[in-house]
Amino acid sequence: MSYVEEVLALTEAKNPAQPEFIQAVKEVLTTLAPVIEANETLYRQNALLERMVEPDRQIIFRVPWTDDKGVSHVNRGFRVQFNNAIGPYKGGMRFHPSVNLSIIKFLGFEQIFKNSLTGLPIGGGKGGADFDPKGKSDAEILRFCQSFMAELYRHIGANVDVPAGDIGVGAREVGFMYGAYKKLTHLYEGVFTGKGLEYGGSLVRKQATGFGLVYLTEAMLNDHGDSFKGKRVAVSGSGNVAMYAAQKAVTLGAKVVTMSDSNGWIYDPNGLDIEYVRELKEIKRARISDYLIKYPNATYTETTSMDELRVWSVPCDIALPCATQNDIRKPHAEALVKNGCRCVGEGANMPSTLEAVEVFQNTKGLLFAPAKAANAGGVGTSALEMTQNSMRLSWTWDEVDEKLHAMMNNIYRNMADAAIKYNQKDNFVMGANIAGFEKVAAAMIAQGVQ
Ligand code: NDP
Ligand code: 2IT
Repeated sequence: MSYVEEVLALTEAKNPAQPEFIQAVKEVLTTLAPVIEANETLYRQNALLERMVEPDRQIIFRVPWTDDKGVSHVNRGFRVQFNNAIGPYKGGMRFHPSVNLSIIKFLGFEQIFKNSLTGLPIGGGKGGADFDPKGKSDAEILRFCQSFMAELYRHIGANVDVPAGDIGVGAREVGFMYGAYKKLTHLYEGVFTGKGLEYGGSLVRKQATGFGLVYLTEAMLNDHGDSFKGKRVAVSGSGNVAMYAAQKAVTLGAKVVTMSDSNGWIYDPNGLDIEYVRELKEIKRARISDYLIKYPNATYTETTSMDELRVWSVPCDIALPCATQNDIRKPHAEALVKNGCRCVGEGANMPSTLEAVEVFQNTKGLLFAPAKAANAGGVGTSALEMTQNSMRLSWTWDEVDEKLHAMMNNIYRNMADAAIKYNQKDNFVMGANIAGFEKVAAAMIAQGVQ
């Protein structure tokens, strides 16, 4: 058995009920095979892979809170501090009823390599709760966040572990959690990113994941003599990442023809009004079905199962999955290819199953940018927020946007070059994994076995 096979078997045996985590480990380790084979003795001696797949620590805690009617509830809170070889643990918080240890571990594991790709000094971590913020009042969200922080505050810090947003956690939730941390610790420090602009947040952070996704995808297209201009783009989701990816794609001359939420999807082959989607989803917290109030000629289709083809059933040139994991499965990938899609940029984390990625990679001429690289602009800009907090100053919009743009161009170049180095030109899955892994591996070895 190869070293990779051994560690995969070990990971499966030790984590039997964690399918998402196993999926993420499989994707990374199998594509790293050439690097691992070239350094096998050193890596084995250091138990490097065994250490990489085992988080530094996993914190699981009870989060009790009381709703507006006076009824009490209990949720489960998580923070997985995966790896701090190259910087303090860094990664978002997800509040969604589907959250469990497997999901937080897959996200934390991915985050190690993504954060390394940004070129900035941030380690990997992730957290969240199986709490559903949908339909809750601001007062309920506040009580939940305060209860969550009553435990979490002791495990984090500006130089220890710096959380941010993810699904279900935006500026409101970050604000409430930051306020609770400040009160409990008596510290004013950059312990969260994605903060409001009035208290240490960075310009462009809100837009950064979506903008960064389009910057990287555009760099990949440009490198192959193409661009977003005149393209039909299918987007899944209508949250933070989806919204600003759609906005930037339109700025670059594309037409976004479809978007979605967990209830259904909208379609207009002439292009959607993204500003109206933003008004509905970001400002009014409404459902995407309300798009038809202003645009009755668009179509809305309800979703009853993720098995349905949904936004992946329409003709498009570029697909940007920006909702959640395993959104694109084999039949969805096949439908996209059949309908003319020739470029995929992953905005969400692990939005394509391993089988779907295989379909994309076996389609000649299809460009596929994996999540770790494509959505790294969010956490990359979080690291820029940390820098501004440390310096106690704020950069302008243009300064941050230029740094983000340069970061995404660099990530593209690094993953493309890593793929070329191992004779796998345009295999960006392999390129991104190798480029992200090498720095973390070297740092772990240099710091000794621990
Ligand atoms: P939001 O909560 O702002 O938006 C999530 C969107 O995806 C919503 O439209 C939501 O629909 C939809 N969605 C979520 N879960 C499901 C589900 N189980 N089934 C169907 N639709 C679903 O989150 P973000 O935009 O921040 O995150 C989207 C993705 O991007 C996630 O994979 C996240 O991990 C990733 N990501 C986020 C970054 C960030 O900076 N925020 C950075 C890098 C990656 P509904 O409203 O109905 O729930
Ligand atoms: O998945 C991600 O990279 C995020 N949710 C953003 C993490 C961060 O710390 O900004």
